[in-house]
Amino acid sequence: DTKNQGKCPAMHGSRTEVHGDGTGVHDWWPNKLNLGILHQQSAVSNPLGESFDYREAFKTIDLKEVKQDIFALMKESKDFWPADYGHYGPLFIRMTWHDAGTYRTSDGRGGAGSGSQRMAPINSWPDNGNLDKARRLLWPIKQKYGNAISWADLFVLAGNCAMEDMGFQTFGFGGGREDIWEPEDDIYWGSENEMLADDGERHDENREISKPLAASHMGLIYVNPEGPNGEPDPVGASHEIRQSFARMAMNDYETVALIAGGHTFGKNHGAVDPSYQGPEPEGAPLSEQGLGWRNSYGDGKGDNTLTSGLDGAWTPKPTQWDMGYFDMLFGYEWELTKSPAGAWQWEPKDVRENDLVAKAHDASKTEKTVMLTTDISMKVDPSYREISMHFYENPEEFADAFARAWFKLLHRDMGPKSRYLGPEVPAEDLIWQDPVPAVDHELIDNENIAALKDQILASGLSVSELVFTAWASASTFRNADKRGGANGARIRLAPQKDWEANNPELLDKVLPTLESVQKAFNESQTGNKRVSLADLIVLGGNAAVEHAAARAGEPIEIPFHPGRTDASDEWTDADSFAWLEPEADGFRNYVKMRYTVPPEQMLVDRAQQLRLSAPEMTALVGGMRVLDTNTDGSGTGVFTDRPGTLTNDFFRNVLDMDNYWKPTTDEEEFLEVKDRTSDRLKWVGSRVDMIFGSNAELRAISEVYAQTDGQAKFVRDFGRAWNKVMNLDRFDLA
Ligand code: HEB
Repeated sequence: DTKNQGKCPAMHGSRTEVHGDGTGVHDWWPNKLNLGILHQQSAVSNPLGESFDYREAFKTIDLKEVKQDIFALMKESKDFWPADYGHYGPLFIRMTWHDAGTYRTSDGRGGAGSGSQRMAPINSWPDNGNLDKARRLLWPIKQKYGNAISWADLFVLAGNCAMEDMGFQTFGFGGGREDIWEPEDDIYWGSENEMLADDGERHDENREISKPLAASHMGLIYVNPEGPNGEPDPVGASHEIRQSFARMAMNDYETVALIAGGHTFGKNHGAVDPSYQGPEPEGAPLSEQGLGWRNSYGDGKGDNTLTSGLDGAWTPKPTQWDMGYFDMLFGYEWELTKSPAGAWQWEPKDVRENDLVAKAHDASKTEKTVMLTTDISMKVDPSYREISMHFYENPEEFADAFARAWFKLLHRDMGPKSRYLGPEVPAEDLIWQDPVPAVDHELIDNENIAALKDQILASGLSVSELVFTAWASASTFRNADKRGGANGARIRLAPQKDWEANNPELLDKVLPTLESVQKAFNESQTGNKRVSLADLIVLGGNAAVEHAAARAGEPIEIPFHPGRTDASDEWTDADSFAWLEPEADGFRNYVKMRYTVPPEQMLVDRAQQLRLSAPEMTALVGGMRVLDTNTDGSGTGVFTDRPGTLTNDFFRNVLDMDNYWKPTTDEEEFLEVKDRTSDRLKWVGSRVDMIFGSNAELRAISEVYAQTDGQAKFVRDFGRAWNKVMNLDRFDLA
């Protein structure tokens, strides 16, 4: 019956496919600013609802019991995906590692913190082949414990359990990762439109990867196991490994520990020709039910498994923690060979009988172990070799180094240790956690707060200086890995105090003045009451905003929560803080240099890291401008005759049709704002300023603030957004 087939039914009036169902705004104008990244993961997409509190839910589980269940499950082979050697441990470790290994230092995005391996594109990256099976195997555990354990935590916990069950002592586990419910649209994974493509703009002529990327190819977590561009060149591979792992926050010592430790377990899967492999999960037919990579050779599993195309185990005992990796690596010469699927790999020369490994699904047969080109790098690169030899001779240090690096890998994007939950959080503080001292004093009360605000405002510092400094301190926060923020007052330490964006000269004036207010207060106390500089910086900003609001005739009070403490140089990893340096900060009309990405896009990127909505971002930019807080002190975008007063002047003047706008350069870096009748130059606006008049969505929001009924709302919204930014790192308040 063909009568009912064919044409699109009338009810199909919405664009329910990402592409293909008609032409959307982003197809017509691909360069349009994507404000959508500010509104992802909203309550609307989350089935648990806004009142759900994962931290509370997690506290209700007995972690020991969950782990016992995982230990048992790992050794119950399931017919839909039989376990190699009867143990899913190695598969789970690879799942965990690939989950965490997407983390990158430059913008803090990626990592195991959100359960993003369930979502596209990561669930379908070629490098994550057959990890869909690993996640599916864990479903009974997830189903049993429900909302009390997130997928994100379960993915991490499973890797730890796997190692422990195979005889390795891990360094610990912290829970607290909340799941996402839609793909993370904010993350830039590269511009290639083909997986594993070789190789558009990603590498420069020295094979340096363009920032913020960390992986050598689209669809990989890190580097090609066969070597650079598939050439079996272990020396060239070392360069790629070093680069990718450094961007994952790992040095050579940690890198060797991770690779050698990881490849102590499990095997490669490349038993059959890649032509038998079906589409990845996102591209697979309905009947696959969310799985992908169906392999049509034989039963497509067990001994016929095809994952990476490389094949074989690294050690004779792949489900046991031991020194097998280095025993093999240093115990033999390695010869280049090819896997059954045709990939370059290495095999030991003249291997002894007892260094063979049992076949994964037939213990009565044995085969040779293997090394990947990237494993041979651990022996041929001079630095890696020295560390490898050292580990080979010092097994206990190797185990400790691996445990610590693995712990860091899995927790690097969780932010301060106060966010870790559960009985297995290690007591030791680690420098990469950016620790701040515990509060060891009585906190200031409301009376002190009021008095301190008066003292700060009487200190001679201007509204603009106070707001600038508080913003500089708090706005280093990045939601992606929960680093930065005002706590610790690291703005007075290297490298932050020297960042161009922070106007070091201005800080040299503001910080000593605040310190003298702090000193006078603390010395006046008879008891143990103290105020930290970190608190005082924020308090100064709040006082200035309140003052500016009152001046505008709209008094507000910004709630203040003392409890920040001051960190020391000793507990500050300056190198790793360097990654937090703003290359642009549209809120302070700052760009370090001209980039190919226009400043308004960098503003949205910053706003996303600060967890701001488009209205919050808009209110903050408009307010910061009239408070005169540009990094360079310029009047760009300061569209007001009353700087330092919290008016809606910025919006009224951006939208004022008595003006016309003239670019100063072809790229429209700045616009001159001129009077239509007199031609008088009134202001100069940056791209970041003028986008609020040009972009339809931002203009719509700006109108709300520019209306006659907009002033009061603007001041309130600014105050709320300001307060949000000041407290982004106060996980203790939540
Ligand atoms: Fe790995 C597996 C590569 C690092 C852990 N590795 C694997 C494979 C490959 C690789 C190709 C195979 C897959 C299949 O299945 O077929 N890796 C690699 C590279 C690197 C690495 C290239 C860099 C250099 N790993 C690593 C680390 C870790 C690992 C770091 C941890 C820690 N792996 C692993 C495991 C496994 C693997 C456990 C096994 C899995 C199974 O058994 O399933």
